[in-house]
Order: sequence, then C-alpha cells, then structure tokens
Amino acid sequence: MIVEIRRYAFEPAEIVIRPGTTVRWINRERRQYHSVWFEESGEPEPEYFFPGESYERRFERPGRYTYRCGPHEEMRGTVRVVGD
Ligand SMILES: [Cu+2]
Repeated sequence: MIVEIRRYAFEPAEIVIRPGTTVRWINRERRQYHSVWFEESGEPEPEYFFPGESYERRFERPGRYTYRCGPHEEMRGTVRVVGD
C-alpha cells in the first residue's frame, strides 16, 4: 500500500488495510522533508525523509492508527487495519 506526500498532505489521508500489510509513504515534494510519526503510540519521532525517499512500516494488528508529520502538525493521517 502506497501513501504519497504532496503539498503538505498525505494522499490518501486514510487507508484501510489487512493485517500484515506494509505501508510505504513516498515523499513527492520538490524540496520539503517530512516524517511519519505515530505520536499517540508513544514512540519517538522517526527521522525525516526527503523528496524521492520513502518510509515503510508493517502493521500486524487490527486497529486504528493515527499519525502526523513531526514538523507539520496539520499533516495528519490514519491507518485502519481490519482483520477477518
Ligand atoms: Cu511534513
């Protein structure tokens, strides 16, 4: 599953996936770096990634996972993992 980042937005902002799916966020900006931070999970913010780079994460458990970009709090997204 691919989520693209353009003009300070995650596209699509919400996705629905099955357990065991890897999500890849690709930075499609011209210059701007971003991060994908699951802040509510209590994890530290991961490193920024730059145009042309990507960030991956695999989801094993059903649930609703919200995230944001560290430097741009208005950038938000949701991953819904739906089991059988
Ligand atoms: Cu950002």
